[in-house]
Amino acid sequence: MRIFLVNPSDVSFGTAVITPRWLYVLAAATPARYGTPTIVDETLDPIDAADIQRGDVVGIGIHTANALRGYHVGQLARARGAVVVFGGIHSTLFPDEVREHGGAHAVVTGDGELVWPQVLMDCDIGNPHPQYDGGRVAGESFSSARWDLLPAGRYMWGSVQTVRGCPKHCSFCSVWRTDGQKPRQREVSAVIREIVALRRQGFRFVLLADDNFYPVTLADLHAAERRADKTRLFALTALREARFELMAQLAQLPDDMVFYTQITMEAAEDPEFLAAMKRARIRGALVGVESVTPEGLKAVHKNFNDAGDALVTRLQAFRSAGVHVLGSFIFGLPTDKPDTFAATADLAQRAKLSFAQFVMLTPFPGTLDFATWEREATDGPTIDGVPLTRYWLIPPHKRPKIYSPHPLMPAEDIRRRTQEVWDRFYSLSAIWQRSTCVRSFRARVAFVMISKLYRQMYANTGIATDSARVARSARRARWLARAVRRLFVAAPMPELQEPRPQPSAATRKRLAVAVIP
Ligand code: B12
Ligand code: SF4
Repeated sequence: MRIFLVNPSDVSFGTAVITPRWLYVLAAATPARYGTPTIVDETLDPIDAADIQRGDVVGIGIHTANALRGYHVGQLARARGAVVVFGGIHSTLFPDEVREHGGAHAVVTGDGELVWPQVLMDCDIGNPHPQYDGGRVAGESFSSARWDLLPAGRYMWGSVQTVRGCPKHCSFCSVWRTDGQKPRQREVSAVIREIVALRRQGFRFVLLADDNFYPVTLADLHAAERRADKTRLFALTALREARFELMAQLAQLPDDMVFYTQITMEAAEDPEFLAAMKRARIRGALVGVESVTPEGLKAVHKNFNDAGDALVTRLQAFRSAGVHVLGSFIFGLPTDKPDTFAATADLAQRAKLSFAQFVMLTPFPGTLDFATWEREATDGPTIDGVPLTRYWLIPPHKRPKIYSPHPLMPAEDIRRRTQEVWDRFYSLSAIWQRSTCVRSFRARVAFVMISKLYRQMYANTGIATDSARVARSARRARWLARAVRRLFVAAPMPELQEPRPQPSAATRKRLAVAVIP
C-alpha cells in the first residue's frame, strides 16, 4: 500500500514561500510499516495522475480556498482505483460535501496526527470508515514534522506551530470555533528541536505558524488576579512563562535565524513581551488591524483593537521594538464608506507598516459572518446551479469577488478601490521609501523584491478580474520567487545542537521570589 499526501493548488509557482506544514506532520504520523509517503505539493508542481495506482491511499488536505481543486484531485485518484481520504479545515466543516464532490472514501475531521495510523490500518484491511474524528490534540501531543522529506531548494521558509487556538472571537475568523478558544501550547523542547532540524538543512527563516502567538494578554492576567479563585491566574501565568521560555531559547539559536508570526495588537502594550520577541529575533508579525474605524472594529467583534491615532501608536510600538508589522486590513465591511479606502492607505503609511495586505471581506465557513450570511441568503442567487453560499464549488474565474451586498457601494466598486490601495501601497516609490527600515543597499533591494513578490502572489492573482492580469502576475511571481529564493537560504549546519534549556527572565524572577524567606 503506497501513500500519497497531496496539497492541492490551481496555481503552481515552481517555488513556494512557506512549507505546507500538514504534509510533513502527517508524514511523521505515518507508521514506518507503510513506508515513506510520497508528498505532492501542487503549489510547486501539479500532480501527475499516472503516478497513482490501484490500492494506493491518497490523503488530500483542504481549506476552503483550495477545496475545489482538492475535489478534482480526489475524483481523479478514485478513478485510478486509489482509496481517497480527505482532511483539513474545510473537510472538518463539510464532511458530507467532501464525500459527494471529492470522491472521498473517508473524511478525517479535526486534527489528523493521532487518528491517521488508525485510518491507514483500516485502509490496509480494505475497510476505511466514512468518517473519523481526530478531535483537538493537546499541545504536548502535536506531532513534529518530517523535515527530512523536504525537497531541496524549493521552499524559502520553514513553518513550525507553537500554539493552536485563540481566545478571541472575531466574527470573520473560524479559528476560535474549529481550533478552540483554549490555547494549546506546544512544549518548548519540541518546537526548538524542529527549528534546529530546519536550520541544520539551511533554513534560516521560520514562520511560527500560530493562530495567535500572544494568547495571554496583560489584561487577561489582571482580570484573573482580581478573582478570589487563583486557578485561572496560575494557568495563565504558566502559559505566559512558557512563551518567555520559548523566546529565551530562540534567542540562543544561530544569529542568522529570523522568525515571523501572527499576533494580536495587544502585545504592543506589553514591553517585556516585545523585548523578548526582539531578543528571539521574531522580526516580523502579521497583526490583524482589520478596520481603521471604531464602527468597523465593532462590526467584526474586535473591540480589543484601537482605531485612529491610538492605532498608529500601537502599531508603531512594534516597529520601535524591532518587530516589522504586516498589517492585515479588510475591505467591504458594512461600515466602510468610499473614503475608508484612502483613510486606510494613509494609516498604513503613518503607522510605518513594513508590509500590508488588503483583503476583501469573505464569509469563510465556520465563522459567525458566514452563519449570518447563510441564514439571510436563503433562495439567494446561484451560479451554474451552485448557490452563492457554496461559492468554493464555483470555478474560480466565475466566482464573484464580494459576496455580501454592501449598503453603500456596489461590489465592483469595492474590488476596484481595494486594488487601488494595493497599487498605492506597493508602488515602487512607496516600497523604496519603506525600505529604509533595513540598513544596507543590498537589504533594501531584497526588501523591494520581497514586497513585489508578496504583492504578485497575494493581490493580483486574487483580486484582479482580468485574466490576462492574473496570468501576468503568476508569471512575475514565478520569476521573482526564483530570484529571491537564494536570499533566504543559508549554508546548512548539520552539526548544530539544540540549545540548553534556560529559565527565562520571568521564571528566574519567580524562582528568586520563591527562595527569599
Ligand atoms: C500558516 C497559515 C497560513 C500561511 C500558509 C503557509 C503554508 N504554506 O502553509 C499563509 C500566511 C500563507 C496563509 C494564507 C492564507 N490563509 Co492561512 N493559516 C495558517 C494557519 C495559521 C496555520 C496553518 C498550519 O500550518 N497549521 C498547522 C497544520 C499542522 O495544521 P492543519 O493545516 O490544520 O492540519 C491539521 C489538520 O487540519 C489535519 N489535516 C490537514 N490536512 C489533512 C489531510 C488529511 C488526509 C488528514 C487525514 C488530515 C489533515 O491534520 C493536520 C495535523 O493535525 C491556519 C490556522 C490553523 N490553525 O491551521 C490558517 C488558516 C488555514 N488560513 C486561513 C485563511 C483564510 C488563509 C487565507 C485565505 C488568508 C487570506 N485572506 O489571504 C490565505 C490563503 C492562501 C492560499 N491561497 O492558500 C484560514 C482558512 C479558513 C478556511 N475555512 O479555509 C485558517 C484556518 C485561519 C483562519 N483565520 O480561519 N495561511
Ligand atoms: S482573527 Fe486572530 S485574534 Fe481573531 S479569533 Fe482569529 S486568530 Fe484570534
